[in-house]
Amino acid sequence: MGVANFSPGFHGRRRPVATGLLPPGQYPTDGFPVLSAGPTPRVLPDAWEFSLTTEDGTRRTWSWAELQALPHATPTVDIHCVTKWSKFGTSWEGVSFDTLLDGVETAAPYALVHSYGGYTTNLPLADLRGGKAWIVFSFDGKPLDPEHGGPARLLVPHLYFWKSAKWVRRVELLTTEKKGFWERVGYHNYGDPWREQRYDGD
Ligand SMILES: Nc1nc2c(c(=O)[nH]1)N[C@H]1C(S)=C(S)[C@@H](COP(=O)(O)O)O[C@H]1N2
Ligand SMILES: [Mo]
Repeated sequence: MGVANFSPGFHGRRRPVATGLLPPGQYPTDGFPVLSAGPTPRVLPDAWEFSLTTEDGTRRTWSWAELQALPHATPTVDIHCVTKWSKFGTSWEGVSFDTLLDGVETAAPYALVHSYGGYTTNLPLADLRGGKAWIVFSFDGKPLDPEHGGPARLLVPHLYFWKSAKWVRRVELLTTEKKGFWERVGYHNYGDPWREQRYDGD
């Protein structure tokens, strides 16, 4: 497996691998910077809940125990922040978004992701499918640090890392697009690091 796994729209059950390739304008870092637009919400797993709503108002909810009971995935991927750092070979454990969408009937093209604390980010629903996105709760073999989004965050590594909402709480599937926190203030609506889509108009 190789670079082809990262082409927009790869399908199937193959596990994405870390390529160690640097998108344009990025530099590699060994650290793991924390970037949060507000204070770190403290959500205990017992109180944590994730829900998915479709365009007709249908709502599915997973408790922490229900999430843990789903099949786990262990993606190792490269991540790329719009502030220009990239981190190669990050290892996570979580549940594929395909698993959460299994049996969910929707024709909605858009998703708006909501976090505990109020952060939001938007992306096409297609980018949450096809083995490209996960809800993750472990990093590097340990429970995810609250600063990095614990107890659970979204991981969508083929887009700039602002799309990987920390403290994920809800995904809203929409017929009409709604923009998220950074997208509303001039960041690119899609955010493909390989096309350097940092700001609106890039
Ligand atoms: N809830 C929430 N999620 C968020 C953010 C945030 O401020 N709040 N920042 C985003 C940005 S801009 C980046 S680069 C990454 C940073 O994740 P990290 O702090 O684990 O490195 O989280 C993204 N997800
Ligand atoms: Mo970022």
